[in-house]
Amino acid sequence: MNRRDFLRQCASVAAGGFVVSNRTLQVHVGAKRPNIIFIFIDDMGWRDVGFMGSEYYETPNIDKLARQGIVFTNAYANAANCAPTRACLLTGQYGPRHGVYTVGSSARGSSKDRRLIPIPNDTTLDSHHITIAEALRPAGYTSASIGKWHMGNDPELGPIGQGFDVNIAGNSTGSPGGGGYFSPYNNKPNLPNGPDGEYLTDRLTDEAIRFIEAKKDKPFFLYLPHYAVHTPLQAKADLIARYKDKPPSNGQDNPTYAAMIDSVDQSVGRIMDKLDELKLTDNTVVFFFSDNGGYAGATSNQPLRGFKGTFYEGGIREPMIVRWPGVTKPSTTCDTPVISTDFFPTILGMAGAKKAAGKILDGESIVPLLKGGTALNREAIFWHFPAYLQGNVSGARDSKFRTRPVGVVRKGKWKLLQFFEEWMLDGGSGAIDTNNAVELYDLENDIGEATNLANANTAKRDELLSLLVNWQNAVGAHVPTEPNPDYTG
Ligand SMILES: [Ca+2]
Repeated sequence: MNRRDFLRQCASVAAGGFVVSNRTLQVHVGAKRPNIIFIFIDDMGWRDVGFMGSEYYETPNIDKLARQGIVFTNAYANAANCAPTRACLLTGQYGPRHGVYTVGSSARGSSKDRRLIPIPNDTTLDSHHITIAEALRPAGYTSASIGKWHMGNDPELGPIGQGFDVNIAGNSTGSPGGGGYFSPYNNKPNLPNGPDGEYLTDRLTDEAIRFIEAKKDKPFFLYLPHYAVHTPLQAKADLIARYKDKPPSNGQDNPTYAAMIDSVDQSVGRIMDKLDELKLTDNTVVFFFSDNGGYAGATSNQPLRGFKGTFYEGGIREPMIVRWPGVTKPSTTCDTPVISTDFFPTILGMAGAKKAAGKILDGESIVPLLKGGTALNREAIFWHFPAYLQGNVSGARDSKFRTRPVGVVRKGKWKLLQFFEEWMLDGGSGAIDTNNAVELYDLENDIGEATNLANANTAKRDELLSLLVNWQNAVGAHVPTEPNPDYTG
C-alpha cells in the first residue's frame, strides 16, 4: 500500500468507516491503549545524567524516572548527529532507505583532505515515508511534536505534513533560532514568541503540559524533542550560579551546560507531576532518550571514546529509560543492545497499532526486553555513514574529521568499523591485514575502544565484516567509491 492509500484508509477509520478487507487497520476497540510520551534530548551524552554516573550534573527527576523504570545501558542512536537519528527513529528505517545520513552537506570539511566523493545527503525526510504518528493515527491516537524537528518545513515536510496533529516549534532548523534559548525566539511561524526572557525548555514544557491536559481523555502520542542541550550553550542565570563553584568531575565542568541539563530535568519532573495529578501515570509509557553523543565543546563522555560526530561509542551510545507501569520492573537494567529504529515497532506494539502493508521496519520491538527478557531475535545492528564530518575532537581517528565515511556493525559484545577510504582505495579485503580499513573492539572488556583487535581476532573480524557487507547489499546502501580529484594527500 502506498502512503496515499494508507492515509485514505486512515481517514476512513477516523470517520467511523469499517475496513473489512484489511485487518491490519482495525481499531482495537476495548483495548487499553496507553499514552506514549517520548522525551528526546538533543546532544545529551551517555553520562550526562545522574543515573548514568555523572557526579557533576544534577538530575533528580530523571534519576527518579530511571528508578521507576528500566534503564538500557547499551542503547544507541542510529547516527552520531541530529537529523539522521530523527529520520531513523520516526520511520523505523535505517539511513539507506531514506537517505538522511547527516546534517547539511555530506561533504563537510576541506575537499583537499577528502579521499572519496561522499554520497549526497537528503536534508529532508521525503513525505512518502510513514512515520510513527501516521501509523498511530488509525489506532485513535492524537499526536504532537513539540520541539526540534530538523527534517523539513510544514505544510509538507514538517510534523504536520508527516502525520502529527500538532506542531510547536518544529521546522527545518537544528537549533533554537535567531533568539537562541530566550524569547524572543524568532522561530516563527511554529513558535510564537513568549514574554521577553522566557526560557525555551520551560516553554516547550508548558506546551507539552497543555497538550496533555487537552488530550487526557483519549490516547495521545507526545513526541517532545527538546532543543536542549544542543548549542548555543545558554541557560538561566540562577541555575548557572548553582554550578559555578562545583568542583569538576570526570571531565564534566561547564556550569552553563549543567544548568541546561537542570532545566531539562525540571521539565521531566513537571511532566511526571502532571501525569500524577491527572491520574494518567498508570496508563502512560514514558521514554527518555537522546539523539547522539555528548558534544565535545560541552561535556565529557568518559569512559567512552569520542564525541558527537564520531562513530565510537561516545558519539552514538545514549542514556535511555522506559517506564511502562505494570510492565517494566522498577530499578532494573537491560544490557541488550537496542537502537532508535526499534522505537517504531515498540510503540506500535504498545498501542495495538499495526504497520501498513509493505512498510519495511528495520528495528525490532523491544517489548520482550521491557517484560524482563534478555534477548531479541536479530543478529546484529548496523550504521551507515557515507559522508564527512569536519572537526578535531579527542578520540576521533584523525585530527581533520570527526568521522570519515564509515560503516559499523555491532553483534553481541563485538563492534566493527569499516572505513570506506581505506577499503575502497587501499586494497579492500585483499589487503585487510595491512590497510587499516577495519577496526574491531570487544566492548565488554574495552568499552573505551582502545585496543583494535582486527588483526588479533581475524575470525571475529571476518564474521562481522561479512555481516556488515551483506547488510549493505541487502538494504542497497550506497558506499562511496569515487576518488576525489581535489585530494592532495
Ligand atoms: Ca543532536
